[in-house]
Amino acid sequence: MAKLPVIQYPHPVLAAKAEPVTVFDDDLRRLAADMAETMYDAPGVGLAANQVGVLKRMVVIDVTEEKTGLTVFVNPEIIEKSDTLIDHEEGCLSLKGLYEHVKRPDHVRVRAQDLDGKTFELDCEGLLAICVQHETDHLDGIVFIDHLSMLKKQRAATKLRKLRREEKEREKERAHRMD
Ligand code: GNR
Ligand code: NI
Repeated sequence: MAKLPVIQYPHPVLAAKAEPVTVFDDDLRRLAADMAETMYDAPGVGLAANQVGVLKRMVVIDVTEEKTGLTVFVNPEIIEKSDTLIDHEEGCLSLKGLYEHVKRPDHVRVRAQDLDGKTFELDCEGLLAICVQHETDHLDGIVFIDHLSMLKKQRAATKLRKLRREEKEREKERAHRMD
């Protein structure tokens, strides 16, 4: 297993559409294991392959407190969405430090394949419903700030650049103290 670097917005791989998985082999299993390790280490509740630079339709999710609910979704598709929306504050490992409110359906039904290629369906609610939508969006090149109004998205992008600038300053300070 290996922890992978998480690609940061606005890298073009985060805006690209991932390709369907057709081969269910050990390489795919290794990628899923590495993605799970990367997600748990972050820590995060989900991770899409785009975020580690791989344009394959696969995501890993674990929304449990105890980190015992790892689920791998290969070629996930949302086949039903509730009309009722929920407003939830979202974050993303590719937009580190940024949190914004997003409205999404509060219940979804997802169809996906497991690592053996077997199809399954799952009814999702709560954080799992939000996360499944956030991750399937990544596979279509969509990040959560794309759901905001143009004005709010621009403000969020500005906020993100400021966060990055501050982080860089802190790093410079650290390096300075070292010598
Ligand atoms: O760790 C994550 N937390 C989170 C919180 C609210 C809504 C969505 C998420 S997903 C995010 C991990 C991530 O970036 N997945 O793509
Ligand atoms: Ni994300």
